[in-house]
Amino acid sequence: MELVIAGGTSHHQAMAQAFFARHAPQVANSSITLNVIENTETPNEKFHLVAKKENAAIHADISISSHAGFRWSLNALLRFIEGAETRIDLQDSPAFARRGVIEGFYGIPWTHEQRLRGIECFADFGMNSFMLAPKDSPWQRFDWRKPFGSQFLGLAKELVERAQLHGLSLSVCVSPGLSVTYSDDNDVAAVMIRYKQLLDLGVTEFGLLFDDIPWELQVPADIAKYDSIAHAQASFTNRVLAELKALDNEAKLIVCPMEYCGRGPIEYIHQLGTHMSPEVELMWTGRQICSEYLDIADAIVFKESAQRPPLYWDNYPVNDVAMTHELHVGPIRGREIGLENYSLGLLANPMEKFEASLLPLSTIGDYLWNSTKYNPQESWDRALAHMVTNPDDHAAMRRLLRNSLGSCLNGNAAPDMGTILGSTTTAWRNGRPEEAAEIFRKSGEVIMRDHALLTSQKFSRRDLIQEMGPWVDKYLVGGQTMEQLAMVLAQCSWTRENGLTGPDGLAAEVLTIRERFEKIQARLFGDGLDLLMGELSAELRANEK
Ligand code: GDL
Repeated sequence: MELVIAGGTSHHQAMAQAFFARHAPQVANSSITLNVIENTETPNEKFHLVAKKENAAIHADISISSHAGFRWSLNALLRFIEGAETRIDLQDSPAFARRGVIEGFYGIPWTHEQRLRGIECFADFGMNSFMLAPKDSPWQRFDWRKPFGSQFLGLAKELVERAQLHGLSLSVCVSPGLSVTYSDDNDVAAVMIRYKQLLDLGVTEFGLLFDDIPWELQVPADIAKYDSIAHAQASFTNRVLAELKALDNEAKLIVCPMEYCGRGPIEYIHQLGTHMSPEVELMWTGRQICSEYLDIADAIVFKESAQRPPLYWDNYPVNDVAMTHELHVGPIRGREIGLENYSLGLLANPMEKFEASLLPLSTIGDYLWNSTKYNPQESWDRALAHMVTNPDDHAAMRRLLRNSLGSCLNGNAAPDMGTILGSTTTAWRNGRPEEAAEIFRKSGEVIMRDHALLTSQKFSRRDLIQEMGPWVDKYLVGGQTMEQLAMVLAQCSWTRENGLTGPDGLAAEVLTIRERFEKIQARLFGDGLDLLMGELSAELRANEK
């Protein structure tokens, strides 16, 4: 690959070099000439890309006013290089102002390497923000009064630099709520020591989180001073903001309130909104902690209470706490078209499973870039095609993942399994148990074959398979279960008078198969297979002589 860049700053050049080095396989045989035109009239993240392709030679004129705009133009340029068109003239800009990820889950935090890679991937998804708030890192909620140590700052510096190279803003949050004294200026100073450390690294946006803490004032000094916890938190935030602004007038402060979800107007949010500086961005997870949908009507209600539009903390694809047996790999759904006009943006809380999270996060990037054009299925398929490129591996992985689209916002967690189960029950209820057996046998066979490929040494994304260990194991057990059910059904006969009947003990055998299936707690295949085994056994038992 040859890359020649004319115009722009040395930072633009570094951004383009890093981008194409990262995508070397896609541009291996190309010779790319970029002409960067800085145009202050272009709105912040917007770009104008005019490019043509002549065999392997690509020439692109890119007009932008910001580094972020330049980075997004490279995403569009790569899509053009990979596509069939020979010319493009595209002016584009993102829908949502803030788009990104908040690493805010309970569990093992992402590693430094994952975060570095995450920054690059998030930029490929068109996202501009990455906030670090790992719940179970001691520095996040427990040690917040201590300044960051030199080792932490060394790593944070690398993250900030990587983020700058990809047009993202990186922030590290402070969560003082478990032990803070809101009225104490020493606690404001403790937060500020950390913010100053981050500011010195080039951080410009700061997070102050009050989620998952006691809902009453704890300390006598606070109880004496404030009439409500909302008042205390607003006062604390305003003092932090004033000090932050004194250091850097452009700095931004993002706050997660203590009560961060709900339906309709909430007194606490109203009080917080009234007392807290209007400059502060307030996070909100929607109606629930994990909201099935986020819509304009609710955003309007929030704005009336909080006196500012919500910045969504979207708890998808996170799978912590009570959700650890679920794997959330389906596309984002249920976020309304046009929500960008009623919110400050959206930050997605991912799974501890980093690689697997990238699939739903890619679809979230697409939604946030252009909510009107967003098509969940197409976006998901495009993301998976980039994630697993070998055709056989891709097909097997796709079949596995389509059994775990998971969570309330992807109503049907296992659509293909649903179709299989529909056909088998129709067959046996209509007097054709042997046909039902054959469907199960064949479907089980496909799963077993897939499982062998997915777990073989030659599989191209062994890292993904390793992360999804329990679900991959469950996949195998699912395949075996279907083969066993095929054998059960093959022993059955059906008559209009007696319904489905089989040899004695067959009903109990189905329950044993079911027990073995349920032993692995990882959830896969939705509820259907489990329900079917319950029904099959009940039907056989009812008809036993
Ligand atoms: C929460 C926590 C979050 C956690 C998520 C899902 C917020 C603001 N806080 O309540 O850390 O990962 O639920 O369990 O969402």
